[in-house]
Amino acid sequence: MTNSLRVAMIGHGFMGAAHSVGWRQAPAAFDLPLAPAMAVLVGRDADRTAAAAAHWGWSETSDDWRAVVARDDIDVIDIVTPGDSHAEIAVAALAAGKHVLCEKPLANTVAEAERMADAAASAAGLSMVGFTYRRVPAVTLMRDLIAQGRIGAVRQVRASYRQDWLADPESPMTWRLEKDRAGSGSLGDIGAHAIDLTQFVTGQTLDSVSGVLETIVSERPLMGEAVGLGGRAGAGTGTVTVDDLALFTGRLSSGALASFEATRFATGRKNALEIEISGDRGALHWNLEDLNSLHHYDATRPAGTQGFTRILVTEPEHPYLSGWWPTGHMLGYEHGFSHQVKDLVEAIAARTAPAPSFEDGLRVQRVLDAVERSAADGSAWTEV
Ligand code: SOE
Repeated sequence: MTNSLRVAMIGHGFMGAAHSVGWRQAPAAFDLPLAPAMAVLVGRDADRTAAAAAHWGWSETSDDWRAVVARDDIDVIDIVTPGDSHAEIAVAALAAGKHVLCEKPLANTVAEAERMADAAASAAGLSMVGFTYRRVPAVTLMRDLIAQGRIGAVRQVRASYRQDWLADPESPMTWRLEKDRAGSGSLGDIGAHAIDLTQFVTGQTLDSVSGVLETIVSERPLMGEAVGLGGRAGAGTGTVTVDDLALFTGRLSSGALASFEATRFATGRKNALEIEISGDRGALHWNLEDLNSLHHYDATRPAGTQGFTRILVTEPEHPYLSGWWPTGHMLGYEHGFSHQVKDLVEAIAARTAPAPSFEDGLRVQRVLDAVERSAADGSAWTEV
């Protein structure tokens, strides 16, 4: 490796852990043109930040992201904080000439996302938004097969992201349930993945939507003093100010219709991001809960021999597999974060624009906003 790429990560919750694994694992799995150095971890609570830095292998800690962004010995700012701080940190980091990786969704509002995309467009540093599921090999393969015409013209898309971590009404308040912190609930947190995935694998954009948003449990217990990851301290209950469930329909730029579900109340579904693309010559289906498998239906096969084929996406010729194990030795959730680091580091070394860009993130933000406007207007069809 030629020279180091010094990284400072701002935040250290669940995504901080996942990004840390990516920064540690990618250089071991792939021959990167630059050597990421996990230089500084930034967090508000000194003790918890120090513990996270020691656990994940960050060299220094700080409680002042502005001071870290201003340092000359930092090249990349990795933002894994709640959405209400993405814009301020990203715009400052880009102005300071840093490369920026920002977690999804890009921001809490379209206005914030526009500011970030504008800053990125004129910045010296490169930028990427963290829709990591694009980087699951089976998803990249799905995109490639559709682009090759293997299922013909896309006629319909079904995308859903179903979790159940809020199905228990006693699950406590967290920042993800507060609009001023998170921007929206299921819609922006996990619906954003379904939107980005649909646009990525089809190569189309969602141009109009009709949706409904529902808050199923409106009051939740505060966590007392035992404030866990993102929990809220205090006695009594807090008010949920975001959606628990989002159902919406979208029309793609080809005119095809797509249906979406984003819910944290799908009892028994733990992390089921699913997408099925129906074409006039076949279909493709993928589920995050079985992430190494891609199911392909080839409608051009002779009658009587048709059926969904399970492609085990672990062959050396499959996307990203060059860095891992022999065929059949499965990848997991965390590998997408290593693939994200690989692609970002290679883009920085080659001075090419990483994808998904902040413009791609803004595109998703516009869809989220249109769903919210539609839901507020009796589910009227709404332009993105
Ligand atoms: C919580 O819903 C969450 O951690 C999301 O924030 C992530 O984006 C998703 O990948 C897993 O679930």
